[in-house]
Amino acid sequence: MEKNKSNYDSSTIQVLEGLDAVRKRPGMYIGSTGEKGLHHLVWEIVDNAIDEALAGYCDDIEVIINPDNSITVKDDGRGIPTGVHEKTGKSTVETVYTVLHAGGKFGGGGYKVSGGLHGVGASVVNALSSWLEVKVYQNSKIHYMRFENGGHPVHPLEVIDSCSENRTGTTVTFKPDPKIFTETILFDFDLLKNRLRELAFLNKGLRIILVDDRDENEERKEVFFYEGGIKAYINMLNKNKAPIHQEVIYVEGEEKNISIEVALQYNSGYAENVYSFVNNINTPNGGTHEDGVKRALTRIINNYSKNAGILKDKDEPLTGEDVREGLTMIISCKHPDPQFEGQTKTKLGSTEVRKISDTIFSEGLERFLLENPDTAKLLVEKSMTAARARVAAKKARELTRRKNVLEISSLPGKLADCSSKDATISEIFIVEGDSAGGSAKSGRDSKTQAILPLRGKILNVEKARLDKILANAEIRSMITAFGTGIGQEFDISKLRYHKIIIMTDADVDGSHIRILLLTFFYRYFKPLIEGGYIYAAQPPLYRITHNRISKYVYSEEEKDEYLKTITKDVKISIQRFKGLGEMNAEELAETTMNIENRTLLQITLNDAIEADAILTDLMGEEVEPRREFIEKNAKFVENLDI
Ligand code: 1YM
Repeated sequence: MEKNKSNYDSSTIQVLEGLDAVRKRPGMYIGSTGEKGLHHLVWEIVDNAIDEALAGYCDDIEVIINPDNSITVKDDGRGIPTGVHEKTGKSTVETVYTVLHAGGKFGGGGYKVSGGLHGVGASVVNALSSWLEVKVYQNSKIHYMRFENGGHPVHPLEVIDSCSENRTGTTVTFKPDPKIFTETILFDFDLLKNRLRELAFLNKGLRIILVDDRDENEERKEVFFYEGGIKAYINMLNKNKAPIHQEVIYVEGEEKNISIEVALQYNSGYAENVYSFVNNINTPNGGTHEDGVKRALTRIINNYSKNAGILKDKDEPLTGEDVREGLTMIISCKHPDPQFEGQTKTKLGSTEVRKISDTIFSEGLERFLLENPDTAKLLVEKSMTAARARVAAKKARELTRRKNVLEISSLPGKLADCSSKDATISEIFIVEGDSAGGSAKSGRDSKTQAILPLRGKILNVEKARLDKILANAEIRSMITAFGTGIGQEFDISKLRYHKIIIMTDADVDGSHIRILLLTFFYRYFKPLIEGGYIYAAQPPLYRITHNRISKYVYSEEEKDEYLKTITKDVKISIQRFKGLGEMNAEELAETTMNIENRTLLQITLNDAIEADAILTDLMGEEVEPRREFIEKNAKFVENLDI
């Protein structure tokens, strides 16, 4: 007895040291202590519930944001085991919540989100919480345990009540520690909503509910349940596009415990939107599951075209790009022990998956094409047209490239380049209109600031193919000025400016041009957005002058705030700048361009899926989604230049 007790003590000390390490360096476990890290806590707990669903024991998951900003996650699975854990001598519940990585290590078999890429374990959540409570419903009993102050048990696992026999599951409530999350401890409903919806899409038949109880006057609630799973996901992604066939093509299969699910639909656009997942985790860099499916798609469409006599022997085969034009596709792989690779570990490396996904998908697609000859014909024709356009685009691209050989003299005539050749300090302002371009040219610092004026609206690249895009003079100017080339020739090391700044009027036209430019960058220069090279300038809305003092304000709110601070009896003049052209060179430089005074918005695209959906909305007729997009995706960056 005595001996056991001392063992218990030493292991308790070890455990608390482990949790302490998490509190000392939270970033190492959850990435950051900002908003993203805060939400990571929720995913850590939700992942355990998802694993229980993947194991086939849980159908319902509920996430509640409580009025005190704590989070409750409930599931109706088997409940975390309540017995004594062999290795630790404590209850399994306590072990899972106090021993680092215990969840992944001790849970046996099956597909697991939690053990995978981001899984750091529930104990990390406990370590970073002011308090955490676990309730396990099992064998008609409610077991309860509570921790405080970063994982210290204050109530041992005990039965506190009885419940009905068929009630089983786990409920966890935790409150993030404000001493750790100093930036924010407020949960973002939309952020939780988007990922929970995605999880519901990826796990057909699983019901996920999100409730926000913070506003006592109005409960917000979302229920996500998709019988069709990723098929329904495709319907959502293509909602604002024009599908060229009604039915979403869906293939699923399993081999050697590896399951593959693919859903796809072609639309009348030109962009390729392929999203892949492994154990519910997005793999933006693809990997073997994506390779196998893509390879099969190209092969099967080529075979079908040949057999149907559409593709002749003399014709070149269709390429992968040809068969993926206008394609929206989701690939979901579930793997008991996935291996990830690449710098960010977001690429599936498990080699056996390539062949398995190829076989499963090619059999399913082949059957679909044979059973649906009308749809098959549409798909093949779409690919054939894409192939013809590819040849035309290649010619057009060669034209821009040949010009590049001449270097400086091939730069667009409208470009007022900067004198510095150091890309890290060079900036290019893409300016709407010649008159604003003129002001910008006179007001700039010609050493580091280049000006490229655009005439009128640029082409909507959502609605055009690469050959047509490359024929557009404004777009050609930008490509040549950036220096990177486009498409297969893209080379970021040749980028001539590390800040590409969109400078448009603060009106509807201006924001439309900004969106068109962002769309163009998103589709053809995604690495520039990902690398943080794209910015939007922030010209002022008003100049307020009183007592011969002028103040520039950048929003209606700022104007109102400022007006409150000045005595009203003095004469105040308020000038509204409708466009950049209304400012003289000096004003434009001082308010919008000068590194010392200006504010830039850095354009970020965190989530390609969401961005694609938004961009699709944007290209519709509605103005409101466009405005929302700018507000959401342009992150406020103050004093960027230090
Ligand atoms: C609200 C969070 O954690 N649910 C949950 C967790 C577990 C189980 C069931 C479970 C798993 C297994 C067997 C197994 C976990 N168990 C463990 C460990 N919801 C939530 N639901 N029985 C129950 O994997 O074999 C870790 S998580 F380690 F104890 F098995």
